[in-house]
Amino acid sequence: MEINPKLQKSLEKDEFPGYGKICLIGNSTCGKTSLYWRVHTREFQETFWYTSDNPNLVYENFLMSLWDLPCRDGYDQLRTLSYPEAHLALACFSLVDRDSFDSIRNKWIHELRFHLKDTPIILVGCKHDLREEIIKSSTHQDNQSIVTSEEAEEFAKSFGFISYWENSSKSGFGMKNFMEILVNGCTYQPNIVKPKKKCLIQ
Ligand SMILES: Nc1nc2c(ncn2[C@@H]2O[C@H](COP(=O)(O)OP(=O)(O)OP(=O)(O)O)[C@@H](O)[C@H]2O)c(=O)[nH]1
Ligand SMILES: [Mg+2]
Repeated sequence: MEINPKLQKSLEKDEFPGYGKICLIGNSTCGKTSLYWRVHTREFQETFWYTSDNPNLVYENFLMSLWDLPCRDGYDQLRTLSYPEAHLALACFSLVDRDSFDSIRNKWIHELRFHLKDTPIILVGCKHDLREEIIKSSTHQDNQSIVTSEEAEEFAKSFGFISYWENSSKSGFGMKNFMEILVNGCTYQPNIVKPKKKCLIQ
């Protein structure tokens, strides 16, 4: 993953052959802003930021704008103003918080489908390091709050997400191919199956 830091800010999208606007959503504290900072600075920020601004990222010839949307209670109207013209949405949840996973099904997917009807969505499981810690501990069998890779993958397939991706902003797990994942998501073309012509000869 090579990002040219000099090119990261204040770029005009017309200067690039490819451009993608990407919206991050998901329950509060699931890890969106930390992921955003990890991508931009390659470091984990312990500071608790509510949301961040949306500077650009460049990967090869592709310019991306990562929008970390406000997802706390009371920000619903403000958030919806940010959706227009998005090329990709990242629906985030925490791998150690089942409520945040359930909210994807109960809340976020409906909001995304309402505002971004045909936009591709990637399901994103955050805080992989914390799930690893729980799995290593002896009590993990009783832990109902962790979300397994298998169930998240299954969910992503059955709800029409284009892919499922796990990461940790803290350990860096999953970050290696992140830029490719984003570019592929922004340029995603669904396989359009042409309807078969009906044979009229009986
Ligand atoms: N261990 C660990 N902690 C994380 C990780 N990602 C985020 N956190 C912590 O989880 C807390 C919430 O993370 P944020 O990135 O602020 O969550 P958010 O989704 O932006 O939350 P809102 O802005 O309220 O919507 C912070 O204390 C982070 O330090 C991770 O990958 N591993
Ligand atoms: Mg935030």
